[in-house]
Amino acid sequence: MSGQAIDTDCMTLTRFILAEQRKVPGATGDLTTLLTAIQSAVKAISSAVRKAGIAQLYGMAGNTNVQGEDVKKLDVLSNDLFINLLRSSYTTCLLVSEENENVIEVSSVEDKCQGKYIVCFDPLDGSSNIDCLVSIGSIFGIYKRTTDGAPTVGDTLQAGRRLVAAGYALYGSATMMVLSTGQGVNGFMLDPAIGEFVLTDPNMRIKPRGKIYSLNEGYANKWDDAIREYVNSKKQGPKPYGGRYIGSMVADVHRTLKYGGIFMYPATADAPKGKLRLMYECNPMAFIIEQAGGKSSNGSVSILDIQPEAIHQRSPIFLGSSEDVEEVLACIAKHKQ
Ligand code: P6P
Repeated sequence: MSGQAIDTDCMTLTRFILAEQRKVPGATGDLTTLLTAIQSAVKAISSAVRKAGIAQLYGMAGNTNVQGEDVKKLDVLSNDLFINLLRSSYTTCLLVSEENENVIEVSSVEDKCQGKYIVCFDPLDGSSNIDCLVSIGSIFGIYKRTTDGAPTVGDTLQAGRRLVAAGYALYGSATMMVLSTGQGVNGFMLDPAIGEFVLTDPNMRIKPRGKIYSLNEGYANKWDDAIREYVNSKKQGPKPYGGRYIGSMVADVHRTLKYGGIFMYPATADAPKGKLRLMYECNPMAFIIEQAGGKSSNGSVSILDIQPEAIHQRSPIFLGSSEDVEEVLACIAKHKQ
């Protein structure tokens, strides 16, 4: 028989999640159902992302395809997929999406659609990079509600330290999901041959120190002195770091996780609270990096210890290898004296 051998006992994401569930006494299986719904949304988004360019190639006119059907923008399509698959998983009660101004209440208790989980997500982060085929991603964080009765926006405003699970999908040269349920970090590559995410990066750990710094140097004139001093120190050496910046958070953070180093989106004169969003960009990524042995900060405290006040609030972020993050924090502290 031709072709590559099929692993008849491969650890799929579904199998992994079920195995994790069985380690938790009294687990209801709701988190397994929820993560499976997210997995399905990611598979569909991956297919759409990879088809978008081809669709353009094969006669997309404006917003309609060759059949004259309206074609949704990828970020709208991704958002609809997340909302519909999370709603129909019957495990969530509130959703916070980068694409929606207000909290999405899944449904009333009467419909029995409501579950105990709250999901904050950016369905397609970095979507401005789609047309130049730069890697983009989906980011999500999962909380358990802590109140009874009708859920309110207050139920969503939980610090990242309370995350039950978090992860991201990277639509790059391959599609990968990286996930933590609080017991370390594991990476799963989508195998198109079987349509399953397969465990390829078990127990991912970030180096204590890397050799790469990552931030948008186009804003150098807007940085405060501490950031300017730190970045210059990385360029001068004694062992100069490499500079890498993709401009797509999932890609920049994934490279940081794999290779070590530091990813930064500091406050600038134009963005005094930074640009990246706390609930569905900073918190999930900080959870993943800290679970992998790294460090996160907003310049003062761990990202995970910030008490949210609004669902779309922004935060400065320093994320990556613990020694690299500690170095920039020491520089910030020195300039505060
Ligand atoms: P800038 C993409 O638009 C995004 O939200 C993140 O994915 C990325 O890290 C950041 O913004 C890039 O922002 O200002 O460097 O273009």
